[in-house]
Amino acid sequence: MRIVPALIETLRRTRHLLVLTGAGASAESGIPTFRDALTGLWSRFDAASLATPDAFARDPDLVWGWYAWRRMKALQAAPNPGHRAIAALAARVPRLTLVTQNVDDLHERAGSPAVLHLHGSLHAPRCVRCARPFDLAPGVPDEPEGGRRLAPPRCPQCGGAIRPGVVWFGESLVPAVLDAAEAAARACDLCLTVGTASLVYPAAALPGIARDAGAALVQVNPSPTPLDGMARHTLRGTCAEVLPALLAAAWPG
Ligand code: BV8
Ligand code: ZN
Repeated sequence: MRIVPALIETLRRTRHLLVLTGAGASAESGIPTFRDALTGLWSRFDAASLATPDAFARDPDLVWGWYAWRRMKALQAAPNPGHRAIAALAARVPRLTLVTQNVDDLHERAGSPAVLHLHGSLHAPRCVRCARPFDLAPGVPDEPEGGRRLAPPRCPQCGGAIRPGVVWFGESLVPAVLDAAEAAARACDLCLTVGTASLVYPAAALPGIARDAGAALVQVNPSPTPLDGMARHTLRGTCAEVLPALLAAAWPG
């Protein structure tokens, strides 16, 4: 995968870099993407059907068990060189806005101070009824490798069920977070998408908003995406390989 001089120049001249990441950014940390088939108890489901209010209403123990297992995996995982390169980029450009679709905290653990989580977090459960945040037990949940059904805790205030602090399909994003992401897309001069299939909206609309506002669009993905026709540069490689190389090419030594 060659990094052309024009891309290096564009990166060096960037005033405001918008980085949008998806599941591919955490793949090399051992976190399955939404494309990867689910394993264990969930092998007969697809992720998009479990990540819905209906699934939680129908079978809360199955869905809560899935999110406890994913939280265990996220806490057992470590940021990869791609996460760290994004954190390092923040020191190289005047302004960097990091927007992620991921619900893990690997960007933060790699040193990225401010991360806009469009789809929420595995670490911020709340009450379904009174919306109060719920404090999970500290430490890594001890879930069986193949997963298990697990009854969601009850809210100490109102007795309501506790749900994961993520945005499920069919649910609206937090307006302030989406507004901030869209504002960054309109204001940036370089939009770098990393490890996203760019199929889930409104997140998938951000690169187009940036491009229409005059920004250069660059994508990192080993496979084709709907952005192929729009991107000025497409880097066909993995997050942990390409991003450190990009950083080193633009700012050697
Ligand atoms: C909403 C949290 C108002 C939960 C998630 C417009 C058109 C069509 C449909 C819609 C539309 N507007 C709204 C919809 C409906 C829906 C939607 O977009 N559906 C899609 C499937 C068509 N959107 C919603 O429901 C949103 N809400 O719009 O509310 C509303 C409501 C109803 C109706 C209208 C409006 C809410 C969406 C958020 C859902 N929650 N996550 C959880 O995580 O459990 S989405 C979840 O899936 C992720 O957060 C992420 O966004 C998405 C997965 O996509 P990617 O991150 O791109 O990952 P994926 O696995 O798909 O691909 C990985 C990529 O990485 C691949 O390209 C691969 O090649 C690459 N890769 C792999 N390895 C590597 C790599 N790249 C680099 N390095 C590697 N090593
Ligand atoms: Zn409550």
